[in-house]
Amino acid sequence: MAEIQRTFSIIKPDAVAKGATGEILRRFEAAGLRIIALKRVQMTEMLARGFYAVHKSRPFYADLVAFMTSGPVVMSVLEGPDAIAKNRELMGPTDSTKAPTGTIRGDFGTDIERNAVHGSDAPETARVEIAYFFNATEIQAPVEALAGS
Ligand code: FUP
Repeated sequence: MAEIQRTFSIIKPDAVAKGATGEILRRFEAAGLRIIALKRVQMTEMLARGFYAVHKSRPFYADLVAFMTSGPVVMSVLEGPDAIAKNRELMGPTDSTKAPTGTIRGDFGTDIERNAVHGSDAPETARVEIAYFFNATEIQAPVEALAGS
């Protein structure tokens, strides 16, 4: 049985500017991922620097932060069976020029930086990334949790 997981997704400024938000969200749902939280955000430089802090000594860091703050993004929390791997499969490889047609990056990305989407790569990063951008009240909780049972 596949484990029910949560993962964190960002539809990046390039894909939002192209008007691909609806199609990308549709692909998540068609693949069995439920959108349990969703918001459109203009990231500040501070938020983007913090989010990509793991890459801060890499040569592409400054460009990546500039790109991620260049326009609004659409962030979501996706839930479903093997959500982390399922989302990564839908996204395709990091470099859009190597991503097959039919993957989100293959269809909407341009290169390794302008690659349309972000998706968590492991359960621990998913947990940290969700908590970085969403508070508990923004995430749809199961009814049982609200009832305290
Ligand atoms: P991914 O998990 O597929 O998003 O890829 P990484 O964690 O390796 O990279 C995070 C982001 O850094 C990518 F989405 C785009 C950016 N990046 C570059 O801009 N240039 C590079 O050479 C590598 C990554």
